[in-house]
Amino acid sequence: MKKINLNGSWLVRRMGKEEAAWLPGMVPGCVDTDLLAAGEIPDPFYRDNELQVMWVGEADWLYRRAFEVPPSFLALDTVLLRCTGLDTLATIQINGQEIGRTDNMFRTWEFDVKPFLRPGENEIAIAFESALRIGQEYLSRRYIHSWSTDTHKLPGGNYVRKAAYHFGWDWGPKLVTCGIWRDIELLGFGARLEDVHRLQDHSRTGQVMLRAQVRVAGAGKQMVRCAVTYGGEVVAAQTSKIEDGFAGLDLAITNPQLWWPNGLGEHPLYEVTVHLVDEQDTTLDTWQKRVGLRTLVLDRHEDEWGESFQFVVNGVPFFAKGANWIPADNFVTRIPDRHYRRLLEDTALANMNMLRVWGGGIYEQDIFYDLCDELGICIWQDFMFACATYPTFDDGFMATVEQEAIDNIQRLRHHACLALWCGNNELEQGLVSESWTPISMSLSDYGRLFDELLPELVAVHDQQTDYWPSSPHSPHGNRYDWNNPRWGDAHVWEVWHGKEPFEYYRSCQHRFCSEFGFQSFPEPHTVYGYTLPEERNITSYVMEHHQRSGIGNQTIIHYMLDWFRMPTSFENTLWLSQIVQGTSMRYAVEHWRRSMPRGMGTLYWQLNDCWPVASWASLDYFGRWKALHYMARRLNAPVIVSGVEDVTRGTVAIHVTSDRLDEEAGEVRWLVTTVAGGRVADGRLPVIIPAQADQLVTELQLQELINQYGARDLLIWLELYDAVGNLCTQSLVTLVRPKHLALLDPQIDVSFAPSADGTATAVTLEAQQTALWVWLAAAESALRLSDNFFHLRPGQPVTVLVQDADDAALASLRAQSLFDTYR
Ligand code: BMA
Repeated sequence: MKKINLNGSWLVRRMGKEEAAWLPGMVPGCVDTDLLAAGEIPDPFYRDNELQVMWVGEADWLYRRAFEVPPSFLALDTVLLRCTGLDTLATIQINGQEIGRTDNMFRTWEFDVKPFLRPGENEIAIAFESALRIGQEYLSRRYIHSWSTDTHKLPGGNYVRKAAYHFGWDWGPKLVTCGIWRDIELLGFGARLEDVHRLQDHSRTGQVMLRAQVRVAGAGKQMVRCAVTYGGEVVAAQTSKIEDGFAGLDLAITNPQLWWPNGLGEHPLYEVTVHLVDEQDTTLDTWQKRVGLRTLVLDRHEDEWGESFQFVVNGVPFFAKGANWIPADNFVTRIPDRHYRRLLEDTALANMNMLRVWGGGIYEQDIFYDLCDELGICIWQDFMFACATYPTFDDGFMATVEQEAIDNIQRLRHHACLALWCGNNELEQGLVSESWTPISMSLSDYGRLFDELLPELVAVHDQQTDYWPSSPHSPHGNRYDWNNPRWGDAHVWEVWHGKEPFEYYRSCQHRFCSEFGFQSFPEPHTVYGYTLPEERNITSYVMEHHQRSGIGNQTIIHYMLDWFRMPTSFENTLWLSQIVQGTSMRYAVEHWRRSMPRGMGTLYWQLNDCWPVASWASLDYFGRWKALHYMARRLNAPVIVSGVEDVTRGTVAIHVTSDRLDEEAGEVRWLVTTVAGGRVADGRLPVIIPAQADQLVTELQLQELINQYGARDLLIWLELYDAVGNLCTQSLVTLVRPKHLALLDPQIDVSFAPSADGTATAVTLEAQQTALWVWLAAAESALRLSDNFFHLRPGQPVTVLVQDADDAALASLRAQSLFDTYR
């Protein structure tokens, strides 16, 4: 296999502007980042610059470059142009002759270009038509409905196979970019590996059989050699002849090291290499992938509550803890690998074991899935359909979607992290909307794609991963029956969109919650990056521009004032919004974890952001941890203690919930104090923490204390200790909204020392009075902390570690707490 890489420097120019100069174009890349680099457009994420940049998506763009082809390359039997990502409506010319057109950002395109090439210098040109204009032209011919085009979304996107969020979302800007977004190269060969599919057979104990099914193009007398290595050692190898273009290899791996999700075990990866070799044993083509040995299925069986919805790894059901993933930038080609690594490492640090790659973004880059394999993050993979009807009545549309699905199933199926294929996001929910008319997408048109084509393709091309038609979806009853608590997965939006109080979550009985969420603002350093000083008020024009969920800022304040006092400053409003968000998610996640094994998963909306904005994310656009991310780490810990207060009865039920595979001994302690810190009651109970279950430990009867002290003066501190007396986890319960607690000035003392291993600074905080939701922040920079947003009891210091902080940042470090938000 010979390759000529066409990535790198290209030229780009707006079509119809022949008088304009050619600008440098980066490949992989997109037109917005090229224009930005050339100084032709301002940063679209700053203030409301998006509005000045939207024209880019209305224009057509031409990319071109020259390249050399040696005569020997043209002597090869086959010469293909391979484009692994063109965004989206492209016409490709080589040396002035059209060689092909594309209509789908998610597909890999290959064109036979041998007849068009010449030895020496050649030129390739790729013209991109405006997907926005073309989508709208289609729409004017036949209207198909897409939710929210009257608010945050541009119409027409559902006609074009392009990332839906480019057209705008309720957390993202409307920037309809285009360009060559993945690798582009020429391939020259006589024979090549067309497809390698490996299946795992775990039916025998002590052994995993890896079956490789290899398809070869242009095969003559070649052979296929396959080797599996682990820790640098070859653990299985086989060579096979090719018959009718196919070779099948069975590789037995003894003493298999199984792959487990984060928190349940290790994530060992075996390297599988397939070589296509000729009679002289010269390698003609190579396929290399890392695989994790595991079974991973969605288990649905009848049970006492209806039908289960749980993931099972290596025969063990596990509670899925995680979030929904959206693309980490509007311009995904500029996301460095290290940013993917950081976001996913932070996912694992928050004790998550699953992400849902949501259907309005992209089938993610390879690096994303490689990292999830390494970190034990299971992936619920949507196909890219979200919140719209699609032209499934059109055979051309169905044909391109079919190939899109095959390309992506073949690309992703070997990943250990892949847990589920899901047809779409929320299309079935849209069935209840008036605007879903049969003209838009009839139920049978819907079924053609999501009940027939996609599950068939998953069955044929993956074979080992389950398929689920839609999220949310109820498998029984009718399509209007989404969010049924007896079966299926649910999107619970009664809190936030429905304005129900956080306590609403505790009434939910769902089997698996694949979406629920609450918004907050990013921290001041992030907000300063997109506002001028005079815009730093959450009702300013620019702050509302960076809020896409309608009355989102009002909704944050609505809940904030239910729970907390009116904050005194802009910065306090930002920080406090994060505490509200974390509190909301605490009600949800604790409840669903307590409900196991009835409920077996929580994926909150949403992990990350694609630009700096007020949103449901727990990691902002820069990867900065919001309060929720610190709290999620505690909420998702393998073992948690939580309290359910009943203010009318004056009780607190104490629960211990564990995801561990083994039971263990521990002790629950509780302490009831006044707000000023005086101890009024305490107690302890030994517990056997059950494996993978919730246990109600005891119910505290507090009515007498309430009569004596008043509910507003009581704090209930819960702690869980392990068998050797180490504090594992803790939780605070209040009997009134925190706004009605008479907190005193906590006077937090902050001291520094180098950490024990010298790699960080240890910051110790000690409060004179009870301090709730204490957070550390530096004046000029965002900090990376081992913990933040925790409670301090008087005389009980807490030490956290700060990474990479310079002296100036440390000197400006301030500890604040709830009291400071209204001081
Ligand atoms: C769900 C998601 C997204 C949306 C989020 C917040 O509906 O699927 O479409 O961004 O809620 O509204």
